[in-house]
Amino acid sequence: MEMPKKFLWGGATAANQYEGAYQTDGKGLSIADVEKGARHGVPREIHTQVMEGNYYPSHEAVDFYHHYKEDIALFAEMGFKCFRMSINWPRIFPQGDELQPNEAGLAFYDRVFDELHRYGIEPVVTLSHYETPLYLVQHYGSWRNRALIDFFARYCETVFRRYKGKVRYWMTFNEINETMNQSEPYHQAGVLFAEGEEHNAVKALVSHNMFLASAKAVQIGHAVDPENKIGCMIQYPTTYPRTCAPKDVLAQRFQMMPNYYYTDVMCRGHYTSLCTAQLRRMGTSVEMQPGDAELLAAGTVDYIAFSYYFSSVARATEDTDCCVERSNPYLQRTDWDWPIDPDGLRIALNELYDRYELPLFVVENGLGAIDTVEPDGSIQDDYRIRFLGSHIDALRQAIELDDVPVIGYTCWGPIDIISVGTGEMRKRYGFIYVDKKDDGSGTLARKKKKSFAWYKKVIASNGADT
Ligand code: BGP
Repeated sequence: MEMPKKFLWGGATAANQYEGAYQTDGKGLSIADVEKGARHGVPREIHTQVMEGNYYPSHEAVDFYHHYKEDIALFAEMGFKCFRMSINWPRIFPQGDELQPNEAGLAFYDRVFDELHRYGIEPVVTLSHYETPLYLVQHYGSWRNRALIDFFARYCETVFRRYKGKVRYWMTFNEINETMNQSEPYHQAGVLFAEGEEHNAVKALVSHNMFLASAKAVQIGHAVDPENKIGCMIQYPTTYPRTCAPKDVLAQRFQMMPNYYYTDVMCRGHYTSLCTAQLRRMGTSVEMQPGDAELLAAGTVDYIAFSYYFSSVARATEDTDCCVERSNPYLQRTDWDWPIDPDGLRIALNELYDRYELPLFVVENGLGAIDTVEPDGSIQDDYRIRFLGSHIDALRQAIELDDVPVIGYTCWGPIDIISVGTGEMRKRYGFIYVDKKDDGSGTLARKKKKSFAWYKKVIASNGADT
């Protein structure tokens, strides 16, 4: 298979890490706006409200809200064909449970989408990327409560109608599978466990409610505009068995189950045998209500979007059938100790396509690194060029040699934004440097790194010249 002529090259961001303007034009608070971030090893703190005198990374982020024209012009200069961003849910419904949307919030995204289209850049929109309205968490218990299904559906219907003809590619929940993989799914589901709560039961419950919400969104999106393509989005952790010992191979399968749990339901429209086995492993179950099965079956996604950063290794130990580790003697690591594994991306693409036969979209991939501004003002990020170049080569091999259909590739953070894992600015992914430090100081000035011209060349050659 040849590289598609209309392959969607671009970059990916999320409102909570990029926009800032956290209270501008009527925006309500999201879960990100009360999170302090875990800079430099200080543990993350989450508050129930904004506390005077504290620094919250999302409040200003790098202020896309007021820099969108400048940033989009730079993306256009690199030749972007698409741009992935999220709509900040509480910009549209500040509390989340209102009947009427906030017009000023809607108007902001009109301006952004119009600006993108001026350059022929296709917007790719995540409906929920760690931006659940805080009010819904505090007053409804977040996704534990089925009421959120209809609130989310109303929000989705509002933006599908408003941006009809401007946005065609959507995805529902960012990295939804992290709901099960994280010890506490705050970002994904707005959940901090209460004392005495059965963690696995809550994870299964909130996932079920998010599945129903996603299915509703797909149905509504297709009804509003049959041209809409609506995907799910997971983090894909390619995992190798540590050895060829059969128990290690089984451990690898067990390790992957919580991930396929999500794609199985959203792509196949029901809880498969893998899902029921996973629930059994977790010692819990899902309570189906009348109509749930029909909704899941009717709301399957059009494509699978995924993030890929690194691979892992699974092994069986004496006391557990499955234990995962990042250390792999064949791979080098990033400054944040993430194994660098381009072949793992090719494997991810093959595994997902083999399993679901749905088009794939690589919507996140990249290298978080500490960049140095040289005395002459330049940023020589050859390490980033090497990282991305090798991953793009692997992507091309999956398309050209393995016949996997891929819609596009958007690397994470084409401009430096806040890191979600650490709340830091110093963990940078961009082709564009932003003058901002971890204490919040800086002019927010944008500057091209060496990789800027490189990515431009990659796009111009449709991925051939890495
Ligand atoms: C993914 C998230 C992104 C992004 C990325 C990089 O899990 O979808 O929002 O931040 O990871 O992670 P980090 O920012 O921790 O380096």
